[in-house]
Amino acid sequence: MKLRRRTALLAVALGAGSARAALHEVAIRDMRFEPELLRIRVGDTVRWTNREKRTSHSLLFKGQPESERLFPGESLERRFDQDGEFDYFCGPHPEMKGRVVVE
Ligand SMILES: [Cu+2]
Repeated sequence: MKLRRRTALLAVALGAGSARAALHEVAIRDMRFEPELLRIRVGDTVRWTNREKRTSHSLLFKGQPESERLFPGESLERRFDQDGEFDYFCGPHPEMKGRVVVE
């Protein structure tokens, strides 16, 4: 009986934790966004970090100005407050593509 109650409390605690906004990491490495497809929740933040040795990159979302260049070791964060599918690519290397799906 006691054990069952403790399990229920744990479930409530986990539920509360998953409702909080999360931070998701995307690495920029070997001329790719890793992962290319990211599924997140409304209110979550994504952090892109350039893990290259010498190449700089940028982020360009459709309909928005290009970000500043990210040099190796630098990061950029963006919070997503609306649901939808957000495609982006790298300004100097348009073949580098990624997508954030906000649910
Ligand atoms: Cu690039």
